[in-house]
Amino acid sequence: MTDPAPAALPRLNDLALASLPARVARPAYDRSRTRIGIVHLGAGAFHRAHQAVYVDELLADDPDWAICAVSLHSPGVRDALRPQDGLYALALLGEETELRVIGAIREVLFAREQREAVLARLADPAVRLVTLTITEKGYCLAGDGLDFAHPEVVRDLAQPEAPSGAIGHIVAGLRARHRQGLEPYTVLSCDNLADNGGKLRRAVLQYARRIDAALADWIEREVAFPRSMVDSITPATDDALRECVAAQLGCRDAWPVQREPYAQWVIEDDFRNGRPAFERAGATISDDIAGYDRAKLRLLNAPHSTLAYLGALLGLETVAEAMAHPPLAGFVERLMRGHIAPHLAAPRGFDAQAYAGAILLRFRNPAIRHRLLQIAQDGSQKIPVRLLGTIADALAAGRPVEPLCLPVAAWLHFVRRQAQAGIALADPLAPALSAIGRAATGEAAGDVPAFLALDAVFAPLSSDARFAQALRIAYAALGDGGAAAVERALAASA
Ligand code: CS2
Repeated sequence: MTDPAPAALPRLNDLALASLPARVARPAYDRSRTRIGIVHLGAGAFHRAHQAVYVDELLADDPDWAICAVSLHSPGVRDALRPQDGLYALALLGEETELRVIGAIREVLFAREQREAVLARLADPAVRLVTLTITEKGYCLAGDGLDFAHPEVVRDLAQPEAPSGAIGHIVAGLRARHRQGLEPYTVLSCDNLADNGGKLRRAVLQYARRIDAALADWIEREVAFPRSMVDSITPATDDALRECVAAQLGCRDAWPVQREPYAQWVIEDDFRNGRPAFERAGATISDDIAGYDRAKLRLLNAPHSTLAYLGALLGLETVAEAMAHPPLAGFVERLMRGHIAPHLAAPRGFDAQAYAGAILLRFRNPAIRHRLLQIAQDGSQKIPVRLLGTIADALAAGRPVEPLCLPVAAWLHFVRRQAQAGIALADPLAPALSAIGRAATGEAAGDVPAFLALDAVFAPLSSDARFAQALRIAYAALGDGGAAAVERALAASA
């Protein structure tokens, strides 16, 4: 990653805090008096722009919950933040850009090179919470449980004391605690998956049972896996952000993060060994996470993926640009208001139309350059949780599914076009997807069944004849997947 800020500027770190311009918010507590109580797996931008900010709000009152942030797969965040004492800037992209320096991360580790340090933190009794943002693919799931054929799972089960994946780390830490007679930590998933805590719990238990049945029994009895729903639009860091932060801070931050001003975190109150008072930092504690999850995945993420695939086929670059394309914005709004919101099993008192309206406004935020290709990544993991549930419900109720199939068909065309242009897909199923994409002819009759045979994505819907038919119609409507054909399909759907 390039760093465009002039090297002559001093680096952001504890020493530099006192001389930041007054308008830049900074930790309202003495960082040296905080203690690490949370280990976070997956130290990417979303964690640093979301959960770490909630924790930052709490540390003044409760200094026991500072964060040790662990990257599992790359050293970038550690290398950027270690010289900065874990500090970084958060830019809130509203009418004006507001900058805030976040101090909640006291330690940054790269697991592959610092395994002992990570395992020591996980075994530290002061650590009472392990949180995760490892994205959908980090859970190594197949169907309703752990994918025992996944290379990461195979590798970690062969040497559980030297894990590489998130599940392997969680279990290695719990195993050390179990052996030492210590209290376990609570494991809180902050990923965009329906029933994230339930899925994680099943995966952890299945993995632990292969290693040690007594350990699995203990985890089953003693460890809590609360569900949570997280929301805040967080575009990837770019050079423009680094330059803006350097200019406003007067010092250099190698890896600032940015997000919209809006953030939501809904958490199930199921913690065994104490918890931070997240509600004091604005989180919602609720016993209906499933309702919030469904609402967010179906009314925010599904439209996001719709904009991403149809927008990419139209040659557009960002979400705001896609929302400025009237036929595409109109289609997305009709999809949300007509085909998703009215049928949503939402939390009590939830106004799905008002929620949809607020999301459309967030998508239009002109201060955010959220690249469609960022959202288009990992389609094989996202399409099922975002769109196929709504489609399954509509099929069960006998409602039409053609409009809901258009974004799914757009994903297939996107895969085909990338594969045929020789562009690598960012997706854990890239080898299988690209092979189908390369062989595809553009004819719905041959292409759609080839994609539908991907059980990891489409089962059990693939055996539904009405779904297969609607997907073929939508795929054919998008023609060759070029901009002109997509324009025609959007016009025809109006
Ligand atoms: C987006 C999400 O990249 C994507 O797939 O749909 O990251 C989205 O921005 C967040 O879920 C918003 O909370």
